[in-house]
Amino acid sequence: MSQDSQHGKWSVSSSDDDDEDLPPSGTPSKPSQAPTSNHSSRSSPVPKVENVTLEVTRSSPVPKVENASLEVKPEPCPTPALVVGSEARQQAAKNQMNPVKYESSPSLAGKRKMDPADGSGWALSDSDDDDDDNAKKKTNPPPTRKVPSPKRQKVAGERPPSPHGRVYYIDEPDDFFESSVPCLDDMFRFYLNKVTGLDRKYNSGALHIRDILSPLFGTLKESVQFNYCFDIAWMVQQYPPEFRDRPVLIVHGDKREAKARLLQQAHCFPHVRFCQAKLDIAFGTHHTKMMLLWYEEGFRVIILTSNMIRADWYQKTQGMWMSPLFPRLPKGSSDTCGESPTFFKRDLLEYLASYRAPELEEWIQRIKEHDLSETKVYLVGSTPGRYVGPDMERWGHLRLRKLLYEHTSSIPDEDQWPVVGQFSSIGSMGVDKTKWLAGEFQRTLTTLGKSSLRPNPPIHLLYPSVEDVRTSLEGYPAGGSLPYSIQTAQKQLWLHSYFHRWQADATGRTHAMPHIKTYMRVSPDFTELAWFLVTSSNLSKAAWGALEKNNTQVMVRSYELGVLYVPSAFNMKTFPIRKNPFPFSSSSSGFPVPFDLPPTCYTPKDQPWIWNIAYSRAPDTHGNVWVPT
Ligand code: GM7
Repeated sequence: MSQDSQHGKWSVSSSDDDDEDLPPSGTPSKPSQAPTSNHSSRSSPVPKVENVTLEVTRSSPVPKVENASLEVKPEPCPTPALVVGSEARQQAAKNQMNPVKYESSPSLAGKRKMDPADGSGWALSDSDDDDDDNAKKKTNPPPTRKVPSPKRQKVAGERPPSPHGRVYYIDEPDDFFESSVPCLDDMFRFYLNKVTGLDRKYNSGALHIRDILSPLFGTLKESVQFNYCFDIAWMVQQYPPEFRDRPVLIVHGDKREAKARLLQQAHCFPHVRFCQAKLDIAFGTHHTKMMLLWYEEGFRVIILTSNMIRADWYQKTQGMWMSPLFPRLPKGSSDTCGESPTFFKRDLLEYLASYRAPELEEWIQRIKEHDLSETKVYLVGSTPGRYVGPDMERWGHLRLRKLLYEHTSSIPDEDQWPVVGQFSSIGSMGVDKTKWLAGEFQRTLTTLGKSSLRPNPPIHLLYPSVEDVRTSLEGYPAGGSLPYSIQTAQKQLWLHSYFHRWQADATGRTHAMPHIKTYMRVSPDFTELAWFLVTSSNLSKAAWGALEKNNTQVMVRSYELGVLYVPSAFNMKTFPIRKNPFPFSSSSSGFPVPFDLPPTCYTPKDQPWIWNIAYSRAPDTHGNVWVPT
């Protein structure tokens, strides 16, 4: 998501013409300005808004590195770190009273790098370093396709605040945050985020970022935040005051101007340090969302789907796995101690080692000193590269395939057990289903134990329809985080026949649009699961990897991270699906699938949400329409 827009730093990738792997819509562009809390708290998530760097990109499709630092203006620091919150709030209030400035940063979609309005044309993604693909693009810049920057227009009179109004966010009620250890599911440790504005019962058992960072979970010494999009000032405010100046390492994928803006955001926060993940393959992104929390009492890992921006924790559906508190091993224990039956420790260390980043070394050492043996999930990561031989199964969907092969078992009637995939962005997957989806990816998702049967079960893909977005809590602005572009969509109409609604019952929690991504195998009557995965991976080859060279190599562009639940790790045959997940009660058991089952197929009237076309026939929940300009 972006700073450029309130809802995301999306840009249309330039890659879809010469590289069908890339989701034109899916390539993130970078924040155009160091966000300040005023921006973010007012309109949104993101850092964002009008700015200096827009001027640079306007005249040059390929951002010039040397200009970057000149374009980033320092902002005054609030003095002590502890007053950041209130300073930020004052700033926010000032900003809210400045409609001119607000107007200049169009709503939702705001300044995406590729907007004609900001003239930048193509954010060659953040990954446009010096690999072959990029060299090609530099000499022959992609067409500056005019993709509109969606703008909402008021069609009704007084309406509730929205990202286009002066005050977008409504404050969370006093009882929104946990004041005592919340009632949590410590069997699966899978949680949703709290959604502002929903009936209380739908937030029971859910966690806000402030809950996660609260002293209830541990006495924080240091932390690492892996993510894609950051509003640093907002992030700092989410830490409790007593931990707010403890060292934080940000692991990100930003380059050039975007990196300069990110670093600029932290100039007031000397306790915030950065680690840039290498992204050597074109159009790769650092999507991984993970917190490493080092406490007086031990260590904890959170693997999640939310960006570090307010909008992602407001009215979207997000998911996370929170590890148990990992105790410190006795001094002098061997590095291989504290392993779990799922080899989580080995796999987490391998994932971290893949960054080859000196900044992560002390964390790698620290993790080695802890006991992760209670972990019941498997780690499924992606890290950019071209892999051959045994390395092919280390990352992406071939890693998932290996885990499903080894740790699940076939089920009677398994060809009646649907695969359900659910995501918030979609890449380009070719002219027909055989190119990737029904070929290699389906083979992974339908793997169940070592049986060599090749079942052909139903595949249900859940992605919000236009109506889902229109009637959602956020309304059309939610579509700013669902960056499926018309350019990609029109090349793969075949895909849409797999699509099912996000809002099945149009009540309750599915009013919060998904930024969560989940994949699962479910029984024909939708009461049991054969496995469940929550991940940062959207439906894209960049995230999951794609076979090349006659299937002897897999190429992965992005960093992604998720956790896989298999029944065998819980001494079960299948997971029962929890019938009434809300309100959460520890007495009702089963896996809390975060949407209604069975999924409902799109009718001929339903269209998948496409973010860069107009929806002006019907107003959203805030009385607005969506008009890309
Ligand atoms: C997403 C999609 C995208 C860029 C970034 C993200 C992110 C996503 N093209 O990290 O949120 O939907 O997850």
